[in-house]
Amino acid sequence: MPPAAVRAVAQVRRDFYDRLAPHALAPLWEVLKGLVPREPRSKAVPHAWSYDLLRPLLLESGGLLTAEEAERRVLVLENPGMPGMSRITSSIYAGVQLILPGEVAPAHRHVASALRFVLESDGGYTAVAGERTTMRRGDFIITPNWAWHDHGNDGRAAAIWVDGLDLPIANLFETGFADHWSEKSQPIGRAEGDSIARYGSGMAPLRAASPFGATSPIFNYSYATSRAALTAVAAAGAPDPHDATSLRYINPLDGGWAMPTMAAWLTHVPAGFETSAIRSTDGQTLVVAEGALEIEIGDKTFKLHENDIACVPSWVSRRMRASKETVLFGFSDRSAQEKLALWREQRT
Ligand code: 1HN
Repeated sequence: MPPAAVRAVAQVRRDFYDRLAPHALAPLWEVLKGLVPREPRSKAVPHAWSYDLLRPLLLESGGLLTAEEAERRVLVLENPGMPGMSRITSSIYAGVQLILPGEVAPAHRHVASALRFVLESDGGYTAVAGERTTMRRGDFIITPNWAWHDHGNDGRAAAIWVDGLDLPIANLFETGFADHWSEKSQPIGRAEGDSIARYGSGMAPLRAASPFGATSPIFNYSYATSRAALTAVAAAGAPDPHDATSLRYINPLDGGWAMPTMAAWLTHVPAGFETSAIRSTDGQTLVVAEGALEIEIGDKTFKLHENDIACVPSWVSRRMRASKETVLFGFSDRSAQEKLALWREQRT
């Protein structure tokens, strides 16, 4: 077609689209390729946060407002590809929270579920649904959907942890509700360790129903226990080429992921070990619990040290090399994706 004719056709089409718009109609053929990509193209980008940079800024925020004023005093880990969206990957919110000695982050509950990975604590605690647990470095802590929770610090040093929430998922479905307790702290009705006693040793009460539905009844998976298991399994055999030695946190009542929306795991990488490239549809957040490594995420390479945090967008390839013995805490939306039959991975 001559150029003038091509322009004329394009104009006729645009005029037609303009007539559709007032009737809340739109032509699929103009957007089809974007709606159905050949493979995932995440808006999130690979990124890493250095704890040396982040920690002083978080402590500075501690001088600006109290945990109570803030409700939750958190620096959001905001993916640079999605500024202003309060998310680290497309479907997961993450932040780093600070509670100073004597402070309380007041009791509330919401539909979004939260997980915590503790970076620093000496007397930090969280209370979940009437039970308190002391936070220790490396602990993986769960706040189930709609459970009352407040945090405090009876120690003498700052308590700092990474938060992960399924907020973008809850908000995608427009299912967000929230509620505030009448006092700062919720009443405590069970002794510390009650949940672990009931569910944490390969046993469960004979007639108990799951107290948190699809979420694990254990809400503090202590690092002491998890690390001991990881150490033993790592020592027992060669690391997997892609996963090194990885153990996932499970719901003891059904063996599935500990949370219905978010998956969490620990990975042990021996000193000098290099993993092979792998990619999966779950955008991942990785926190260095111990050690140091170089991680290649897509076309970027980051050097990570203890407490540094990195994110791997959906379907972006990842590969790592540990310069010393390394333990990573990871979490993602894999648990939700698997339930919806969406999750895929590719190992190379
Ligand atoms: C929340 O409840 C916590 O309980 C942390 O510690 C971060 C971010 C958005 C919405 C609720 C917490 C949060 C949050």
